[in-house]
Amino acid sequence: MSSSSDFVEGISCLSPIKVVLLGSAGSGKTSIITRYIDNTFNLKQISTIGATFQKKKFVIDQQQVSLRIWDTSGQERFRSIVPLYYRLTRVAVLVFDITKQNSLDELSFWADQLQNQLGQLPLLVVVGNKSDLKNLHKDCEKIIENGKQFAESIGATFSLSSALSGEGINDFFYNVAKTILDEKLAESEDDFNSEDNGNIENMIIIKTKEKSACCK
Ligand SMILES: Nc1nc2c(ncn2[C@@H]2O[C@H](COP(=O)(O)OP(=O)(O)OP(=O)(O)O)[C@@H](O)[C@H]2O)c(=O)[nH]1
Ligand SMILES: [Mg+2]
Repeated sequence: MSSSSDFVEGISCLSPIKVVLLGSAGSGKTSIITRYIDNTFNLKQISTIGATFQKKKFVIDQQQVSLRIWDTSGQERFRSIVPLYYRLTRVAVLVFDITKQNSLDELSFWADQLQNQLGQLPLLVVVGNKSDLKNLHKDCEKIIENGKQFAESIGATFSLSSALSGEGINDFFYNVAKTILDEKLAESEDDFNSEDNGNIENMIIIKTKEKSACCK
């Protein structure tokens, strides 16, 4: 993967991809984002109030990608406001703590809420965080297995991460962006091949719109 903080002249770019992290308080959502954006980790990370977002830009396959990564609070008292941030979500990341089965059980709540709010589910990814603790807690293997089964049951992919060590974090966001990029390219090809849009002018208009939306 090549990466840079600024977009490069002359390389085409996609409209920003909205990624929302959801899951129980303490599962590590903020820590995952902080590790990815700043490459830092705080053992005393304070609990998120409401929701915040950060941007990350990089280049994959000659395409400039911009992620808008939303961090939400897992606290019960914020549950009614979190859905306000679901609109236009392309990727929902459901995070659980591999040392706590109840943090996995609670993910059904967010999966159901997403379905109710959005009608159609976005790309779903289940992430088992705190993989650095895998060998310290006896139940982790079982909880990870349950996490994989849950992911399969809702049509999500499954990843492990450690915000503490950084394991899995860059690969995870890269894979998310790559999946969306491949989907977009496939959509463009469908548009290109369809009867209504089967000429080169229409293809150029689609590309131009995407570029103007993300390079502001
Ligand atoms: N060992 C270990 N601890 C972690 C990891 N990720 C997060 N933590 C710790 O777990 C605690 C909670 O992390 P947060 O990132 O605040 O969790 P959160 O999901 O954002 O929590 P809310 O904002 O309350 O919803 C903090 O003390 C972190 O330092 C990890 O990968 N490994
Ligand atoms: Mg947080």
